[in-house]
Amino acid sequence: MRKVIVLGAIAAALGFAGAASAAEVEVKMLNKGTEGVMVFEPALVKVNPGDTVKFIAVDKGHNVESIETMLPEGGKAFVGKVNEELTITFDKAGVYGYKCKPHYGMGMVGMVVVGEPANTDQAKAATHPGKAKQTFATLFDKLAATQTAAK
Ligand SMILES: [Cu+2]
Repeated sequence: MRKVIVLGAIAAALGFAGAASAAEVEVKMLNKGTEGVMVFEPALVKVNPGDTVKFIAVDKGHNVESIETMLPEGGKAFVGKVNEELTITFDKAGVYGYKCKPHYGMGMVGMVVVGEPANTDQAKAATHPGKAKQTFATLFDKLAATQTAAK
């Protein structure tokens, strides 16, 4: 069991989930991560439809909730409570942007990319307060890099 979790963490760190069977990827809510303060780590995860992402409240004072303007058509919105873990299974392909409500302006945002996203341009066009704008720009660059690498 422990091994599975460790492997999942490595896959998440690389930004990919396991290929064939449904995978579970962990994203941590942190006061301080490798990318700075108030972060989701990893902030960009790529999964397949049917995979699960578990948002873990490692540090206190954070939550996770989807950003309305960054959901694919038919994709379900989600809202977690502060200090609580949230587990979401993503069935619909697309880009899902999310934020920590208390630290949105500080750039505490992240993105789950499920399968082949059709709403990337629309999600990119969403507007954000403060540092979130820059965080998303960085994440979209990272996403483009992984898509180029995969081809
Ligand atoms: Cu936060």
